[in-house]
Amino acid sequence: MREGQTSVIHRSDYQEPAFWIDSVDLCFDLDPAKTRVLNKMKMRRNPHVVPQALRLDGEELNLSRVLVNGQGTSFKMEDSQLVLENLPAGNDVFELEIFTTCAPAKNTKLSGLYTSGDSFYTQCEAEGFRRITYFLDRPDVMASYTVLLRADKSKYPVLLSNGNLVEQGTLDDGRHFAKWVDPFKKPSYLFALVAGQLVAREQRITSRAGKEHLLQVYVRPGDLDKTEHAMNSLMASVAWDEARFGLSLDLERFMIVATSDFNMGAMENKGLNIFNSKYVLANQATATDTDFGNIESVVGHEYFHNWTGNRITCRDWFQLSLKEGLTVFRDQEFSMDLASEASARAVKRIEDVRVLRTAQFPEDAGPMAHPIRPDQYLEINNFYTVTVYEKGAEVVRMQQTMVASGPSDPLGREGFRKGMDLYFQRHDGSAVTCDDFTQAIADANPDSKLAQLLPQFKRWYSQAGTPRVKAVGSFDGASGTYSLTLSQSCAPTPGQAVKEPFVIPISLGLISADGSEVASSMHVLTQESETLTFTGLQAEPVPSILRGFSAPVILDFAYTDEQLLALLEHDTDPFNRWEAGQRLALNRMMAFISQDALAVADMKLDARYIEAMRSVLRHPKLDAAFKELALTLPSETYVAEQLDVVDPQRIHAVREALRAQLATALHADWEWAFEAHHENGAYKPDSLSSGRRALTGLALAMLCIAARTSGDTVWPGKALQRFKDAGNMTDRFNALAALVTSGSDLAAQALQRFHAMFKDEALVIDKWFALQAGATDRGGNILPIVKQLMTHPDFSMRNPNRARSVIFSYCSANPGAFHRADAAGYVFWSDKVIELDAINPQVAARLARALDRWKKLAEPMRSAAREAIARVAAKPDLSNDTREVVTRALS
Ligand code: 0A1
Ligand code: ZN
Repeated sequence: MREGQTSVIHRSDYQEPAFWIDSVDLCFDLDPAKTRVLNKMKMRRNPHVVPQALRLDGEELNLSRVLVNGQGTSFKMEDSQLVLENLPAGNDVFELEIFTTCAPAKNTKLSGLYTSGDSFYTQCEAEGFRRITYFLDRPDVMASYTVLLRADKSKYPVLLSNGNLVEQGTLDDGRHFAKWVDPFKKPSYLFALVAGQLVAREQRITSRAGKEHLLQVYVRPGDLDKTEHAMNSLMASVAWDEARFGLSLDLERFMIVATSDFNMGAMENKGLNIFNSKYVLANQATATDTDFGNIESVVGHEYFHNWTGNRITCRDWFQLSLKEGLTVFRDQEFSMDLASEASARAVKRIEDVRVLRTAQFPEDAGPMAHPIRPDQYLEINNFYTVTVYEKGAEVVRMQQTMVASGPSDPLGREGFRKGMDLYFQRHDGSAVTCDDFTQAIADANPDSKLAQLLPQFKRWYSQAGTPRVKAVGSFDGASGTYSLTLSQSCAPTPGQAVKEPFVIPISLGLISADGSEVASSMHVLTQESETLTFTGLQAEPVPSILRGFSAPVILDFAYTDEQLLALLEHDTDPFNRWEAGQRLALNRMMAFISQDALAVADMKLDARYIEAMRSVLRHPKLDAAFKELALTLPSETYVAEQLDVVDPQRIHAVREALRAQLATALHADWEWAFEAHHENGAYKPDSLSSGRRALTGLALAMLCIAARTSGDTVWPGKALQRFKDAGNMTDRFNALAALVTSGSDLAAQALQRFHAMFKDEALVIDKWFALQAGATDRGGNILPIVKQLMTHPDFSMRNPNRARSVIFSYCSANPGAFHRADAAGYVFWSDKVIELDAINPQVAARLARALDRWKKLAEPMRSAAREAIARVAAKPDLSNDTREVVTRALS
């Protein structure tokens, strides 16, 4: 039977809680089959709310006893809430004692208290605490926590919770205990405990403020050699937050714990962050440069939450972007600041924008579109989205941009810092709203554009959808005047038919025919249409619009090839330089896709484009990481978003064909790139050397692709050799991927060898599964491979990382293979959504999103996809999570 609420929750219905919880005393007797939880709360009525019954949230709990001030009391259950009607009147504090049990080993949802391997972990955001005890499980109820953990000492030698360890000792029967006190009040979603056989890398640090802290990274025994990078990232995070925002670590001890069973990336529980092992464990033998980069940013992200999320938290879950958008912005800035060289900063920006455009733009155009501050939800877990996170970060970034105060603070960093200082001054220790945040940033910068435009700017919080900015330029030679007309629009999204104009900061530059920059400015577009004029020009300039991707919008400008080539060669803004290359490629892909009768064999890339790509590849000044990004064609998902009717197989075929041509036409250049960018010396995951590895990886892939057409066996042979000899996972995996992607005969033996080498490394085996499930489809071969992989002894549906590595890699990341005309991909998808829903609704609901954009599909895929979604929707007893996704998809 389904438990809990089954109806939609509205932001406008927010009411303060009827009771406050001042303190919580929790006592756990940990046992995988039956854990006993005694919860003693000091509570009082909220004088601002009319007296009413106390309703405590609970889910899958066995209730044994309820006492009020030490006495038994009457209670009832309503929709899984525990309702107490006879509580003391008046505003005095009373003690409520609740004794329950739960079954962590049976908790496959991985929400609340669960076991992974032989250890206990918790995940309480967003509403997992109610699966541990009855509580006011909402973020605006902030309490002081004392936690006593008791467990078998030999099985669970390490007992951790939030805050400081104040007492520990042994008990009878081989048991022991540990008592933890968190010095800060917190909402229940930040509660955590961990118990198990774990070991820690430790580091003592002294902060700028002169305080001593202990940093610990806990892992399973045997994984300690993979914790150095996480620890370094944590130390860098502590230093960065002090330097950039004046925010110091406020705890004596800060712990990170890795678990291999986790629904998301990581969790910022106060002082006890719990991480998916994917974002902790790394050494050069098992992790790629991308993994190292992700660890740095996720460690930073969770650490930065300590202030933006924990010290100041959300009033209600509709305000999620208050902490998530801001913290993503902070982790993006952290990674950029660590990269130091300007070119590496630009590479990070391009990568972030690529994520936004390939994942968030489609979300904003699909059935799940929502504002960064949603107005309603059925299941809050469905709103941990790229919109709330990544678009939320862009909205924070625009606020920084719009408090810039001229040459002394061109980027707005100082103004933004002032705003953050005011935000903490006003709200430290409380649960607030997105409005409180923007108000603080604006109030600290009263003369800024942000302050002047605040009410209109806030539409970014209330309106969903990606705005489109259409730009049209015209040059009047007689007066030397260039006019640029900018017009904005935004398509309707579910529940929002009409959109009001947004405030859109547009960073602009004008490039002259000889490549020099003749103007640069920041324009804030507020009207539906505005015209800018630039005077004193000799000839028609090329506009470089939306530099650095200064706003999360789609820019339409009918660039000619000449203009794009000029930008690719001369733009001083690296983002737009990359963008020019992407537009050149996209225009060609779109032209080929739209010519229905054109056979793939007849799609010929023009010499101009090829030469432009050759110049980028051979460019003496551009660095390797940038070249790798510039020479990678726009993704299939990004291309699909540009089309009204999508045939994923055609997009795939066109992209493959163009890639093969680039591989062949630039053969000598790829050879040069491969040979010239070898990394010598010790492995370091820094931006410069990882950029070189990225480029050699791309070169090798291209050389293997070219070999497929030419019949050459030398390069596949070299790839196999490199795969065998590689001194790090990046080079090894790139070589393996080159063989698999190009469909080389050598791929099978390399895959087999890879599995044998890493059979005991779960995270590497995830890569092995993902590579095969995400490989290029050849005559419909991937679906059978995926089904075969699921019978492999290493496959498990219950481990989210493993399920994702096979099923998501196929359904969400391999459109050319998934969207089959015979609908077999969709049938597989619906089977797996239903199967996963019974195990872990959060993971199932994410998989359900793979068909979000079904309405755009060409027939017969469109009808087949709808049928598959309807099949899932028809399943009785679906979780709220999956039901919300499929219902919205069908509406
Ligand atoms: N707050 C975490 C993400 C997170 C959210 C929900 C979770 O379980 C449902 C787990 C983690 C972050 O932003 O990192
Ligand atoms: Zn977060």
